[in-house]
Amino acid sequence: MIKESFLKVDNKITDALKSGKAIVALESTIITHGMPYPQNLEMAREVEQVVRDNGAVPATIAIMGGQMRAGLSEGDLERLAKEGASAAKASRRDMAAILATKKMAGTTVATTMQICALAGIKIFATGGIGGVHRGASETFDISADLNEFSKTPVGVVCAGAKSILDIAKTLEVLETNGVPVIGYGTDFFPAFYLRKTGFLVDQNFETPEQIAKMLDVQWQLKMGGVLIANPIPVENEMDKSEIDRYISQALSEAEKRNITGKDITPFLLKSIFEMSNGKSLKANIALVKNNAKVAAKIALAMTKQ
Ligand code: PSU
Ligand code: MN
Repeated sequence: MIKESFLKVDNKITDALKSGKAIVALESTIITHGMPYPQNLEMAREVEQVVRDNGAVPATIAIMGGQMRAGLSEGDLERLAKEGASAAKASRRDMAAILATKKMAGTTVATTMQICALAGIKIFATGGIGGVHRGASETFDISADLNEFSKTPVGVVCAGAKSILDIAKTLEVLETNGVPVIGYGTDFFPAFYLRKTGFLVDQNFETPEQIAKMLDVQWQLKMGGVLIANPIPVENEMDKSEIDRYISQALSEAEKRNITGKDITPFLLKSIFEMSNGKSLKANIALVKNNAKVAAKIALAMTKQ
């Protein structure tokens, strides 16, 4: 049994859980390592507001002061955003050490799922998940996010995965891990800045109610996480040849500088933002908000079944 002192659930979230309100969790590596300050803080606040506007209670997840936190105050959100990449990036294996040393950390998809499960939150929204990196046959670089889905019963709404990753291998690993990949109104797995890749999702569900029903069955069966892929809005989609150019430049720069391990994803994101003069950052913020909206609708539908 976990000692209560390692987990601090905000009062608003505890009340929402007790009264059966819809709750949407939000990850925080996107705040600390995914975007620069102050856009990260602005994005974090706006995304919380999108969740509220769509009838749910937002719970931003992070690790602060030796505690896993579900639901942050305005002041904590600001501290986290200002700390940025000086905060740790907590994936599953980092959790115990970060709690023991009371470091501040942004949580990845994997650790956000873990904390959601401990707090009793079923749905969370993010930008993109980690996956199998290109060149993984040599580097073995496969995000711990993919393994987390196999065991932790949380629905993750994302815009697919960026093509900084090997999408085909990412989908194969998800299949091996028994992870359902659901499309929200799409037959194709989306590629973050682009509405579709050439790869199919397992199921295309047109409504939040259908997804809520599927999640209910998944968890009655005591199965793990579900990936819900929600394409970027049409008006925010980027040009494929433009984004492909930035990605391949960022990848070759990373190779030149020998950047590996947990630093690779933040490095690639930052390079792409810089090369696109902030255009990709704008698209990134738009898709996170869109995911928060869909997550709130699913969370709401779950309270009504
Ligand atoms: N992909 C993105 N933006 C992000 C991340 C991934 O497009 O911000 C973050 C998420 O928090 C994800 C983590 O869980 O990076 C994966 O890191 P790694 O590949 O080191 O496991
Ligand atoms: Mn990795």
